[in-house]
Formats: sequence, C-alpha cells, structure tokens
Amino acid sequence: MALFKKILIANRGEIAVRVERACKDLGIKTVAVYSEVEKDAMHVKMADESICIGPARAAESYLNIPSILSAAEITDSEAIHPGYGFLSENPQFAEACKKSKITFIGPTPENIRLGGNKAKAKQVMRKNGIPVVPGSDGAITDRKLIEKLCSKIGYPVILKASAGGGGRGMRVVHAAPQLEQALSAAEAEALAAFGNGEMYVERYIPRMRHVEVQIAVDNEGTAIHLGERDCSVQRRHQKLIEESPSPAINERTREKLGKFAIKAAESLKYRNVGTIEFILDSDDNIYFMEINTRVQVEHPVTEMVTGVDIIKEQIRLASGLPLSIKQKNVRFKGHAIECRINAEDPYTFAPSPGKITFLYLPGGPGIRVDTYIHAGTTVLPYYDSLIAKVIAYGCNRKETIERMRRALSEFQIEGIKTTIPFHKTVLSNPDFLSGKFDTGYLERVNAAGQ
Ligand code: MV4
Repeated sequence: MALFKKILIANRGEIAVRVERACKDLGIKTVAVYSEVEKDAMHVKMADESICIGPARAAESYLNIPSILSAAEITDSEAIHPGYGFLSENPQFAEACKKSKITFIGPTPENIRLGGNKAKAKQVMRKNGIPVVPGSDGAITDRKLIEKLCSKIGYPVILKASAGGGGRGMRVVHAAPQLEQALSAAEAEALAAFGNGEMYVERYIPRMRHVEVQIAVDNEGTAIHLGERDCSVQRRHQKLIEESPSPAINERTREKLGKFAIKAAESLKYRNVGTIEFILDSDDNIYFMEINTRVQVEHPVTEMVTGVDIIKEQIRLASGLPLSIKQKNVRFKGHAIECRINAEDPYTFAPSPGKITFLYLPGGPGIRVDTYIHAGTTVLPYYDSLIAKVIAYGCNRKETIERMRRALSEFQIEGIKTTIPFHKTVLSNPDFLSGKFDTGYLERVNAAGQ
C-alpha cells in the first residue's frame, strides 16, 4: 500500500491551505482548484498546480462536480480531498469519484448518506445500544401520532429536520396547542432548505452542552477515538469557540463518551475520520446527536492535545494504510482552545467583506494560526466569512486562556471588521472562565439586552 502521489483539493480558504500543508509533509503533490475571482488566493499560490473550475458563485465552481472531476482527470490526481463544507458531505460526489477511479478522501458514500439522515442515524444508534434523547424512533409524519408522542415525552419538545443542520427546520414547542403550527412551519422550512421536509421529535434538553468525539477508522474497520471537543460556545447554531478537553465533564463521563463513539463508528461500519456529536444535559447524561462525516473546522484543538495530524491521518487511511497510532498509545496532554475569526461585525455578526490593508498575525509560545489571509487579501462576499482560526495550547485551561488573550491582543487587522473583539469579551466572561457555558448562553445573554 502506497500513499498517493498527487491530490486535488476541492476547496478554498484556510482548509485548502491546511490540506496542502499535510500533503507537503507527506511528500504528496497538490492541485488547487479556484473560481475566477480567486486566482491569486493563498491556496492557489501554495499548491504545485492549479486549475480554474468556474465563476465566483460556488454553485458553478466549488460545488461543480463535473468541473472538479475533469480537473482531477486532466491533472492525473489520484485522490480528492473535499475539506469541509462544499462537496464534503455529498454522497453523489463521493460516488462519482469512485466511478471515475479517484479516491474520495473521506468515508464511504453510505456513511455520508446515513450522516445526512439524522432521524435514521439516531434510529441506528438506538438499535445498537447507544443512548439517544427520548423521542420518535426515526422520522415521523402522522400528525395524530406526533401529538400522542409529544404528550408522552412531555413538553417542551424539539422538532428537528431529518436533513437538518444549522438550526434550519428546528422548532422548540412549549405546549400542545403550539405543536401543529410549529410542525407545519418547520416542515416548510426544511423542505425549502433541503428539499426534504421529514421531521423527528425529541425531548427538549434545557442548557445542553455540545460535546463531540473525534474518531478515525482504517479500511479494516479498526477504530480509535482522539478525545472530545466542547463546542458549547455557539451563536445561532454557529460554533464560535471550541476546546479540548471539555471543562465541564469528569473522567467517568469522558471514558463513556470515548466508548460510545467507538461503538457508534463500529456499528455504522464507518471509515476514515469523522465526528460523533453528543448532547450532554446538566446531569452529565450523554445522548447521541448526530454524526459528521467530514473533517471539521475545529479539528486543530484535537491535534494540539493528541499530537495526531488529523489531515495526514485522513490521507493515509484513504490510501489504505493502517492507523498511525493505536488507542492505547493515544495520550492526551494539555489544553487547547480555538477561536474562529470571521470577517463579520463583532456585535451584529453581519458579514464584513473587503480588502485587508494591514495584517499582523499573532505567534509566540502555544499559538497556532490557520489562515489563508495576508495583507492585500480581499475577503470575498461569495464564500464563508471564516478568515482565520487562532488555536492556543497550554499545559492547562488557565494557561491556554492566557495565551489566547495574548494572541487576540497581538492580532492586528485593518480594512475589514472581525469577530476578534467578541472573542476578547468571551475570554474575560466569568461564566466562560468557570466553564459554565451551554449552547443557549449567548442567545439568553443577548435576549437580556447585554
Ligand atoms: C437540542 C436542544 C435541546 N434539546 N436538542 C441542535 C443543533 C444545535 N445547533 C442546537 N440544537 C439544539 N438541540 C434537544 N433534544 C437545544 C438546541 C439548541 C437550540 C435549539 C433551538 C433554538 C436555539 C438553540 C440554541 C442552542 C441549542
């Protein structure tokens, strides 16, 4: 079994740069793809070869399957790394790669399809003895049955779209009289957003924490986990800060999370790297939430505390090599926190594209910056507003927070607005410092007018 000689990266921005770095470390040649407005982008400069795949609009370029497959064929690329977003969780794309004899660096099309059907994934988990939030067994359509079930579960309940994500098609229902209307609205929203109005229902868990476990599986089915990430600092279903280990759980809960994640990977016949997301309630009860079948934005925090290069691992596994590390040799050391820096207004979170006229990136002990920007970069309005990730590492949470504060104060950027001031505020918030955040925290504080 040998590594690929050349990989095409079907993405842009910081993740394309991140994948190129892993390829360089592995001695693999890279092909960048770019839209007409990104020929001078960092991910293009850093690649060995590059190829234009279409106009600015993502639907015509970074989401254009025929164009990307042609680019791979023309350049003799043996594999495609999809990054996150775009085509990374598109089962048709993974299948099309297979048909073209190009390795899709990621899980199987079947894994991706199940990950995209949240009601089904939950049903499979429950069948395999992994705890799930009490609710419907899979998707549910019959109005009368839903009503009955909700009364049995007890209000409040939460309606979720099977094809959901990003909070769309989601409704909290506080009492029976609101159910009918909420259901219709959520269904319509899901249908419009995903072309699928299928819903499932579960008990509403107040003050839930979002804790996810990184997994890696080789082509033989051997699975390991690389510990958890706590992603409870969210706003409108967008993660803003992630950290590992979770400041909110004890060793017993941590061990359970790892065991459940491995069991999930095995019962799904999962391959390559992925993430099992869990809901934790205020009594530390664990419930499976969903499976993410891509590498995630927040993967660096796991890399910092385990020393495992997740992108390298992903590429090695896709080429058929075994895991580079056994579970018993995975060591968790220190603490890592990631702040997502977006080109957005730090108070309203409205996008703030434009030209960066001055830039100084932070550094020094324990600081890693994953980014594609430089002085002169124009942050484009067509794509994700994430411009950089600042990852701080320290021997414990306190040192990590101190280093993150230092890094944010060093970060100098002019020409666009960024979320750096928001992060500075959170990093001095007493509830964040004591690890007391839950996923609803920012919305509650905001509703209180603070
Ligand atoms: C929940 C929940 C309470 N109970 N599930 C899922 C995706 C994530 N972004 C928010 N999600 C939630 N799932 C159960 N069983 C609470 C949330 C949630 C939320 C839901 C609706 C509106 C705003 C919310 C803010 C934070 C968390």
